[in-house]
Amino acid sequence: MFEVLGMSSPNVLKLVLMLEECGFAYRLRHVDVFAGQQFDPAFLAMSPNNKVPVLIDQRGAEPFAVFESAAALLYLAEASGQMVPADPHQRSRAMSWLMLQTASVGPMFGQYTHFWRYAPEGERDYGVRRYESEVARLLGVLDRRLAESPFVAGAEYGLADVATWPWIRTADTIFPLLKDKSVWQRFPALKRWFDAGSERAATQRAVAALDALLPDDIAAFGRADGDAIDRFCGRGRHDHAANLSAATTAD
Ligand SMILES: N[C@@H](CCC(=O)N[C@@H](CS)C(=O)NCC(=O)O)C(=O)O
Repeated sequence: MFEVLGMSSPNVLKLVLMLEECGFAYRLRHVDVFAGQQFDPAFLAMSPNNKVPVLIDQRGAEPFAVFESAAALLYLAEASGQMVPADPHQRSRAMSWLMLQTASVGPMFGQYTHFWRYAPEGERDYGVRRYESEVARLLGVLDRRLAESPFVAGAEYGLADVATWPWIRTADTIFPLLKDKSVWQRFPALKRWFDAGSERAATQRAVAALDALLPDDIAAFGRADGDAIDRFCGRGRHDHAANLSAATTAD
C-alpha cells in the first residue's frame, strides 16, 4: 500500500496517475497548505522543501517517504518495472522529457498561476506577461515534440506523459491563456496527445480520486485569512527575503 499526501493540484495528480497506471493500491490524504500544514515539523521531516506531494511506501517494515514528484515517479517506476524504457537511449530520452517537465513546465506554469491568481492588484501585469509567454513557448515545445512522436518521450506511454499531462489539464481547465479554446488550434499535436491521455482508464480513475480532494481545498481556501495566504505565497510578514535582511541587520 502507498499513501499520497497532497491536494487537488497537478503535481499531486502525477503520482496518482502513476499509481493507477502501475496498478498499485494507494490512499490519498489531504494536506491543508493554506493552514500551513506543510510547515509542520512532522511534514518537513518527510518533505524538507515544504511541498506536496509526498509518496509514502508502506509495504516494508518501516514506512519510507519520497519527496519531489519526479523522484516519486521514478521510485514507482523502479518498484513496478513499468513506465520507463529499458533501452539506455530511450531511457535517457524519457529522463530528458521528465526533467523538462520538472525544471520548466511545472515551475513556469506554476508561476503563471501564482501571478494571475495571487498577485496583488497593480503588481500583476509584468509577472503574468512573463509567465504567460513562457507557458505559450512551452506549449509550442511540446506540440513540436508530439508532432514527431506519439508520446512525449517516444513510442510508448510512460513517465514523461504522466508527469506532463496534469499540467496540460490544469492549463486547459483554468488558465486564462486557454480560456479561448481556439488557442488549441495552434497546438494540434499536443491536443491529440492530451485527448488520448484523457481517455485512458487509469487517467479517469486518477482524476476522479484527485477531484475528490477539491472540496477539502475549497474549504481550506475559504478558511484562510490574509495572513494565511501571505504564508502560502511567502510575502507580508512571511517574506523570506525580508526576514533574512531583518535577521542579518539584527546580528
Ligand atoms: N517540485 C515540486 C513542486 C511541488 C509543489 O509546487 N507543490 C505545491 C502544490 S502543487 C505546494 O506544496 N505548495 C505549498 C507551498 O509551497 O508551501 C514537486 O514536483 O513535487
